[in-house]
Amino acid sequence: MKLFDLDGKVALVTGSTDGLGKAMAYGLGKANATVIINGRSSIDKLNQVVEEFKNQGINAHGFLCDVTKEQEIELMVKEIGKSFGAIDILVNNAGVNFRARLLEIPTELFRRNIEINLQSPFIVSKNVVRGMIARKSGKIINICSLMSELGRDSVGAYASSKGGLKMLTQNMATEWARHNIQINGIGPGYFATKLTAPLREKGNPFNDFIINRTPSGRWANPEELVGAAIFLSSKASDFVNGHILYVDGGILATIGKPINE
Ligand code: GCO
Repeated sequence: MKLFDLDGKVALVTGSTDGLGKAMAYGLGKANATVIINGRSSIDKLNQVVEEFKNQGINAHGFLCDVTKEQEIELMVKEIGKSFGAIDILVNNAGVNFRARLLEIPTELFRRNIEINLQSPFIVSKNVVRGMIARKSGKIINICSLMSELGRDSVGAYASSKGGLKMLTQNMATEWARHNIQINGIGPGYFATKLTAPLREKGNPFNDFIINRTPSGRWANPEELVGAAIFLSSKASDFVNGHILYVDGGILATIGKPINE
């Protein structure tokens, strides 16, 4: 159906050499978008993902850029525009989670969490949205988290950044929706990725806790985020704005159940 087709669109997904970013970039590519893969450190890894995607018939390109560095971002956005066309879809996905309780986390790590998860979506969007405003069309998706809504021991810095990102999303919609730009968020629940690998290690009671706490009764696979990403990137969501779409197997719908039930 044309409503969900991304043919002719250029999509930049930050932090997309791995995990949820890679899965979403792949999905957007399969929906016919030209996808720009972004990583910050390894050119080899970046090229590997681009090759992998190309072999699957996706029009993919790679761009190495640290999305916390404003000058690098300016350059990347310009170069993408010149080489592949203006960015129609921006997915602010790059993120980190330094887990430590609030009394133990060094201030520098708290700051890095905010810088990467919250400040960088602001800077990247600012650079991309000017073109979108001029063309009166565009989609921005900020990857939030369940932690945009809920707290948890040891993720206070991360939760602060993701709560902030939810409000940044709402404010972007407030200021930019009038230019026919849709800015929304996706709030993933517990997905089996590298970021959550320590939580799923054998013997970590957190694994059982999450399965018990999730109405769907399991962890999610990264591919299960693709539908939400395509929806919010496509014509199908042209009047959806400032919304956070939680893809969480129902966690936010419930307080959970006793472990022995
Ligand atoms: C954690 C996890 C979470 C998830 C996810 C939940 O330590 O609780 O890392 O932060 O990654 O963001 O939505």
